[in-house]
Amino acid sequence: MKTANNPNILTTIQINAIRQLLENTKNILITTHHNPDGDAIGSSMALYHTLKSAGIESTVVVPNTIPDSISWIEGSDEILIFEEQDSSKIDQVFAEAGLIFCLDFNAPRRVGEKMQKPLEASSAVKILIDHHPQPQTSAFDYLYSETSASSTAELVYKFLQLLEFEKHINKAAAESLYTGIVTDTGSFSFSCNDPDIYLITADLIKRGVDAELLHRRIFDTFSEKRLRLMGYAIHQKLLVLHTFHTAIISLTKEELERFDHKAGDTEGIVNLPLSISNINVSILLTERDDLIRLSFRSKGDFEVNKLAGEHFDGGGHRNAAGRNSELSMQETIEKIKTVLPLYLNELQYQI
Ligand SMILES: [Mn+2]
Repeated sequence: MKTANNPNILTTIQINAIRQLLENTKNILITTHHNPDGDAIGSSMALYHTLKSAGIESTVVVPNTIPDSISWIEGSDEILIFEEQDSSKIDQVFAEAGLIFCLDFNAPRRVGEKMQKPLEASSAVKILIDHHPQPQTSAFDYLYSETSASSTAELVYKFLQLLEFEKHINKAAAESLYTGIVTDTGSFSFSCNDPDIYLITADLIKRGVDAELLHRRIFDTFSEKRLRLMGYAIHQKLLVLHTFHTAIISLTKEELERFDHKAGDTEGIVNLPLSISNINVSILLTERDDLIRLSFRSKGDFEVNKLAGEHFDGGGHRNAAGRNSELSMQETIEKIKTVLPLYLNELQYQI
């Protein structure tokens, strides 16, 4: 089904086949990665709302909790949250599906251990729309994968154009697409050099998006404790390694509990050290129940997914990656310090 020359772009023949599938398939599922973020939920709900306004029903299933900052998206209260459902019901949903859209992830394991099984076991036709590098091509029947895209939301918009479904992009779908783009580009501050992103955003505003209001809804939602945790992380826990143009912040479980930490609260902390001049890489370590979670960020050309992949069995994007470490907090910090010299040349580029 994939073309030999350009396996990750949909051909006209494939688009026509997908149009047929949309018309003739009962039980269409839309799903996304574990710990879904603004792009994961935004692109899923955009596809859901657009299909719905074209008269095509679908169900959105996500592996686990939706962050509060995006729970205002219309229809998000109808999303099936896998980990909150009875597993037999979810198994049935996957078993009965005829078509599954896989959005914002590149391999079945990204949906998390529990949901991976029913997803892989399903005999449904699987369509991938994603911007992460190196998709596991064998797991999907159709792939629309563009690593250069800002967000999966951008690709969903382009996919809807290919299907000639733009006329069905209503306000709820436009708000969902805007959410994906604005979160995955850090409010148009990275992965944002392509004019298409602004043309698409302009079109979404024409379709009724109130960009100022949505930006406040998405980003100005901190609790007081969350802001204080950020202050504490910077004031007390920031380690700056000037030689390696790298900053490290580590937060133990006890510290997170002191600030009533909730899922998603540390999001954004990892980006803060990048605002220091000459700091090109930022790494956040947070202690979970039985492991250390690592978040990597970089600015410019430094490929943080390479650093994560070569030493921590991880992946992600050029400027953002995440992994787990089985070592202790201190051992993980020591390991980072040991591997940074290997990248000294790449780390010290001038902006
Ligand atoms: Mn994304």
